[in-house]
Amino acid sequence: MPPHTETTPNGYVKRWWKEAVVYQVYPRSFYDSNGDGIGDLPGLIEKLDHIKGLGVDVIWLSPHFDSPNADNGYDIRDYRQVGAEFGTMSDFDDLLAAIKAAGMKLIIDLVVNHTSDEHQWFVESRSSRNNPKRDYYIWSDEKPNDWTSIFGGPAWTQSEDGDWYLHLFDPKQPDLNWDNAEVREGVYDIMRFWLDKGIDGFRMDVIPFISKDKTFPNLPEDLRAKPQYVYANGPKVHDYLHEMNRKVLSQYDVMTVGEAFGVTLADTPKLIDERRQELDMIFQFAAVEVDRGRDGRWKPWTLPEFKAVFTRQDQALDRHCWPTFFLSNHDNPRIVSRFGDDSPQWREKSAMLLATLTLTMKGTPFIYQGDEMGLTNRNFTEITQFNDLWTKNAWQAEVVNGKWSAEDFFANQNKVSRDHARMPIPWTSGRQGGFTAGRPWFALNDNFQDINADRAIRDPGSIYYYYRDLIARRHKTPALIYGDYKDLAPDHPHVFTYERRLEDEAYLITLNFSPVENKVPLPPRLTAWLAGNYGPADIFDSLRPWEARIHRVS
Ligand code: TEU
Ligand code: CA
Repeated sequence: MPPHTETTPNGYVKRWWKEAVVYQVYPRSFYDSNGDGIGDLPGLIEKLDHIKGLGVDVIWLSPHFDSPNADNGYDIRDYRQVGAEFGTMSDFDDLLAAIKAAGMKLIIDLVVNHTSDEHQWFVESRSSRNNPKRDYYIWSDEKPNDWTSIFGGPAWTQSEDGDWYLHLFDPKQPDLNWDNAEVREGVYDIMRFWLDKGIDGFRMDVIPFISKDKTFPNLPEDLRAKPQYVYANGPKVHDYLHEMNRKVLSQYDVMTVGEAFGVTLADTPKLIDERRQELDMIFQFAAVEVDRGRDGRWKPWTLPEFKAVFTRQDQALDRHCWPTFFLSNHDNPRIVSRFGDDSPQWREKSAMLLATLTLTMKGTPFIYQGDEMGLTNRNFTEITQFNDLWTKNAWQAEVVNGKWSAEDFFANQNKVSRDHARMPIPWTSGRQGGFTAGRPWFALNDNFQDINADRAIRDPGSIYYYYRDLIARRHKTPALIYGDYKDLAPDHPHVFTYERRLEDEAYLITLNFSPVENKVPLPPRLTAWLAGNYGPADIFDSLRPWEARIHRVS
């Protein structure tokens, strides 16, 4: 790759992926083209105009590989095969071509901390202690320590021959042994297979977990409820990522974004400082953990603690590091229900406010499918309504075992469940929201008749067009991409107001996180109102409920 030398006035090296807006597709729930109830790649091709219409640059496709779907595709059986329910390799090639023809790029999900237990490598590995692939996974003749799976229960499972294998997630997701050079080369070959097709990079699933401390100490007491902070700190993670970069990534003009579950802000630069040549970007979890207490249980959050995350992040990252901005994905509840107000009165305004935040913050923005129409959480009342194995495990561990009442369980899951984001996309107000001509693999939210793509597209004042306009504004405004960030009222309990400045070009973004009017002292040198979810305002310091505004600062 040619060296990248063009820099911004404030010292960032310019790269296409810093200027991009990314849209995540969870293919199972996007659009079903053949009536089997499961979203698929031809369905995504059919609906590409919906994504292109937003003006996004990159699509991140959640796993589309062959998988027994213990964890909806995050357990891969064959990395070189498209999941039969999603289509064929030729559908994938058509999708990639259609995305390129639409002027966009495609990144795919690289899930290589673990495979499925049905992957050929594991089938061989578990078949006998002497199998040449035994060492592809992490085996021990006795249970080495007290590590727990992120999804609950022990992280070690005993196989038929009596030995134990490590799985930091489900028992059907055994962890690969990255200390084995053949494993690493095997992963690099998989990466080249897809890169050579012309994809534009990877989102890397729990990538900081790949290196294990083989002395296997027990979990320290203070991290028992958050073992990810142990798992993300293996001794060789940086060696392996640097090797991956040198041998594979640096040979292509692609972007990488690692899911940095368990990585502190202080440790973030070690993964993304461009001089280290590991990853381009990571997803840092501090913002989405603001409403999680002990054991990941929901707790109320406050705006000052939420805002503080971004100042801390900005201070932790210098010019050699580039952040991401995301509030949602397939593992998180719906943003409007979580950070906004999903009541009929304020759903649209607050969804637009969150769009304003996402598209004016520093860091490459990631939008999750459906956020552009303000999709909401649903109200789950029965365990049978859930799909996520994590929730099902928790039901066993907490309710069936008598630790929590069912009522507490549902109250919590209705706040934190990953299933909120995984319901099929409502395209129309018709049967099954137009998602499928058959029976959907997972029920749609009951509000699909009111909230669906068709309605959003017909209404020129919809959330969808608000996203489109802001994406266009970000693209043409270098200060909104590369500009310095400053929170102007960190302690204000309801208003988030910050400046983005690139030399003498500056913007003030003001967001009223509240269903009532708020006043905020704004700097006197404000000039034109540029954009917002209400239209121009003449009283500068009075904000209407859930109002979002962008002003130019002179
Ligand atoms: O997620 C890692 C992970 O553990 C998250 O689910 C995290 O716990 C959650 O966001 C906290 O709210 C990745 C994938 O994104 C997830 O879908 C998979 O289930 C998991 O890895 C295993 O592959
Ligand atoms: Ca289908």
